[in-house]
Amino acid sequence: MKKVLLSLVGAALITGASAGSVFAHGNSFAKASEIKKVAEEGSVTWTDDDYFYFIPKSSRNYSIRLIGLTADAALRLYDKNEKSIAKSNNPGTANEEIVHYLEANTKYYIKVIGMDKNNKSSYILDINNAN
Ligand SMILES: [Ca+2]
Repeated sequence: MKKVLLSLVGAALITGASAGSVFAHGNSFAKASEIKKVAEEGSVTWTDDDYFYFIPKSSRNYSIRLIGLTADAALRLYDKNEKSIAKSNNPGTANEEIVHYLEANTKYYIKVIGMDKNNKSSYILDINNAN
């Protein structure tokens, strides 16, 4: 959930419990979903962001992408201390991409942010080794 729930932990817990969708990912840093697959599917809205975390096995540049968007969304990368370190926000349904050097065995958070006030955006989040 956006903005409001960042400061309302209790409300975030209730919302997370009632989401009920196969593609419902965590709504806060504390409830971030671990990325285990090459690509994760999900959806976000203006009031429902998705949080993930990723622990690289090797230190290198990674390409973190949002593809298949059905409405405007944005992508943000955070370090283990929840500090924002990179972002991508292209207009409309254009893909988003962050290329960033990530350290092995270190936790990084990724937030998918719904940017369309009226429409849900489905997405595919994938992480690949960048060349
Ligand atoms: Ca966008």
